[in-house]
Amino acid sequence: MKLRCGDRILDLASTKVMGVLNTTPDSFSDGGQFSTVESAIHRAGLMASQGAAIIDVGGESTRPGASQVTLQQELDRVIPVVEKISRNIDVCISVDSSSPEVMRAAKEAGAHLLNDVRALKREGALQVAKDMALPVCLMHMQGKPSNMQKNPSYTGVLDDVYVYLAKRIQACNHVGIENDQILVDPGFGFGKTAQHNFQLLAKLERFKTLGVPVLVGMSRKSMIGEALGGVSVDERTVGSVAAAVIAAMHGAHIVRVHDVKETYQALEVVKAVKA
Ligand code: 9MG
Repeated sequence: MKLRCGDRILDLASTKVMGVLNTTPDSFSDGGQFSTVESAIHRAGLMASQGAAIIDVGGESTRPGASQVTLQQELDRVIPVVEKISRNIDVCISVDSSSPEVMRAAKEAGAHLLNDVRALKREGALQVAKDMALPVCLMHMQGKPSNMQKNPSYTGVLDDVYVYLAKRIQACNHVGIENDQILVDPGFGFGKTAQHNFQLLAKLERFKTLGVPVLVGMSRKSMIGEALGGVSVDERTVGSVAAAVIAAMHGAHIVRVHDVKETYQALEVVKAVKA
């Protein structure tokens, strides 16, 4: 499977690594280490050299209870970083944003892919994504970041998330975004208990029947901490790599991770097994 990302082609025949680059001062897992342009670029270069095919640049923290970001703050954090990566590093750039204005500016700055945790539900987002002609990842979230972990509940998590994503694909198709420019993501940790997350991971293959590539992000999240008896965020690398391997074995096309080198090596082993 190949994904057209602006002027680049991403070969998804084997699972690709998307490296997380948070430019927020309050990210839950890397605590704002990459909030200056120089440190962000250094980090992006390192992740690309370690095997990341995609760098996901985000300027809004979506962890539960994170402070809200203004449009201007998001633009100021994300756009200079996208510009500089695009000029200096040979890698596919994804932009983690729900704001149509950020999507538009990011494309101009050199972004190749849109990653929207709100699945293009913000006003104007569907139309801008269509106009940008970049692939877009539609993620499932129950509630919003400020309340999503307050008692998440589902009739059946697998069916509910599946139907939501199918409807968002339809909404994209309706404005003219074709399936070959869409990815889906069940949204691990976004309005889900650890049990919901592990049910989704166990049945991840089901999402392949939506007919578009599947992206997952479990890296360092609380589901990993819970499975390991409550270990802190910086003790979750091995568990996160295990989750990425399971996802790849169940058909994930892209895994969004913090620990690029370790995940890339593990996925090379998955590739050898599948070959
Ligand atoms: C921005 N972001 C944080 N977690 C994520 C996840 O699991 N998937 C995607 N697509 N984006 C995420």
